[in-house]
Amino acid sequence: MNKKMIDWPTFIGALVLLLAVTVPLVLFPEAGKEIVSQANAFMTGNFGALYMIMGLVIFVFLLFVAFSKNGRIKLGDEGEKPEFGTFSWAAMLFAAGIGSSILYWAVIEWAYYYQGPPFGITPESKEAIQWATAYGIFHWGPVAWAIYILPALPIAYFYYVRKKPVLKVSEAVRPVLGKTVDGPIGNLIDILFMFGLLGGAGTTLALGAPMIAHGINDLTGLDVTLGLQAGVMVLCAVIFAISSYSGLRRGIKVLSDINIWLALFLLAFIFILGPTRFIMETTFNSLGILLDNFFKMATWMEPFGNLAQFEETQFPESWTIFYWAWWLVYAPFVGLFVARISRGRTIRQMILGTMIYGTIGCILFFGIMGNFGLYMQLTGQFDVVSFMDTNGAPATIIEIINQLPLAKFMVLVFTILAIIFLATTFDSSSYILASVVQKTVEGEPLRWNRLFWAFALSIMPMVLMFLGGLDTLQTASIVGGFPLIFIMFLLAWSFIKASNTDIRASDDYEPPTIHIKRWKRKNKKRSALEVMQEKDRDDK
Ligand code: NM2
Repeated sequence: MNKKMIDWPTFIGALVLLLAVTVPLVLFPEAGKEIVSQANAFMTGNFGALYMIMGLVIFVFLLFVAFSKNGRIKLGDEGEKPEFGTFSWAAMLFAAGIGSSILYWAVIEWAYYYQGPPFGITPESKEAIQWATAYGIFHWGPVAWAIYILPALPIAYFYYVRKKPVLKVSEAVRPVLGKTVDGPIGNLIDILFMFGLLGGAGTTLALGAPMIAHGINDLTGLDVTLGLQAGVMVLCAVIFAISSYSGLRRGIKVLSDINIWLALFLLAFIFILGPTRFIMETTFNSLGILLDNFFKMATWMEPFGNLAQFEETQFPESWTIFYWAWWLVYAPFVGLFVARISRGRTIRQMILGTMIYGTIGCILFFGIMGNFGLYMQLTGQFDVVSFMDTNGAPATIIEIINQLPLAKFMVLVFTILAIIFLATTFDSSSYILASVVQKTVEGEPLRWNRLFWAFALSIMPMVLMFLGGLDTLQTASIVGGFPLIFIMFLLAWSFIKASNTDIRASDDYEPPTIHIKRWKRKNKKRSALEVMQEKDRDDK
């Protein structure tokens, strides 16, 4: 009976697609790399604008929904209180959507912008510093969180308003595609989503594993070998296998609680014992730059960059477009998760809460950790840039943490935090992947199914890491995530269609005033006396 619960076309389809991409890469790594990098250049080069437009359109659309009648819809019954308090809700949301990559990029992203700034600015100049502090926040800010929250709209709506639990992305587009979702198109939508998520998580692992390995190297002196990195992956897999075995509530909740407190401790420590005033002023200052230039940043495509007389930086392709694509592949997954924890909130609270709390969380990480590194650089206490040139980013990140008081202890905290962050992302990803390939889920997805996807999530990047093709997998995921742009559009449409239909049908619906007037006038029965009086008036 277990077997009957599985949606085999989706299960096998996702597996086949994954094998179809990874096996040739394993067999022909060089040729495979070449093809994928060409595909990547083609996509980001030709369709980059599409990603940028998507980000901005989703942002504006969600603000519009939040303040419209649809935004006032409650996810649940009247009088129902939110299932989780706001702090827990925000913490779970953050833990699900954000993984170890924030520790990586918050510490080091500024150094890339400092050396390769946008808008034709001179590298390492005063202006470059200003942009370096603001751009990270932009890439982890409101547009990014808007991409995350869009799929949660239809999913949460079906869960708590129409009371039809949605486990699949394909189910969430039923109002638009109708019965078509029961056929291969529905399977294809789910497969594309799963493929995107596997690729997105591969990127997370590709960044996280070497950073954790360098942390372990710093603490124990073990060499950072491929073996150590593979060990890190196995360790994370074991943690999330255990937590996945013990069930969603206990596993994910315990880990995300530890996660949030440890993260707050780390941030508070750096803020108080680090350059407090510099951090405060620089973060505040970068908020101003961000607000002032929001649309400029959200639309900057470097259109003249490829003309011979100008130097092309590839900044939009390497950063903004890459980021939007990366947030995109995670979005349906986060949507499925956020929808589940948002019972009792209104759509508006869910949208604004995610955008505001998500952004604030990221600002804390980037503002505190990033500006600490920048301070080291600018005061000459630690030359981050030249250290990074020779030792690479992961080692530099650990070295920056090493500049703190109680250095070894802080590296330990940082490394543990990175491991938990990685494990929670993997834990919830495998949970969602397993749900998507099941027809029905009673309580929780089947254990073997969850473990299978937990395994698939780590085994593929591991094989590729040994072959040195992990970059290729990341790129493949970005390329593979391309169809999700259209799925996002379907998701938005579905939500609007379903909620508008229900709003219209609901009891308190009042036709627009103009209708009422016409209706009244047309149907008004006048007495003979009234008709005569009117005629009199007209004659006069
Ligand atoms: N995002 C937020 O690795 C991670 O932190 C997971 C990454 C999409 C950039 C999410």
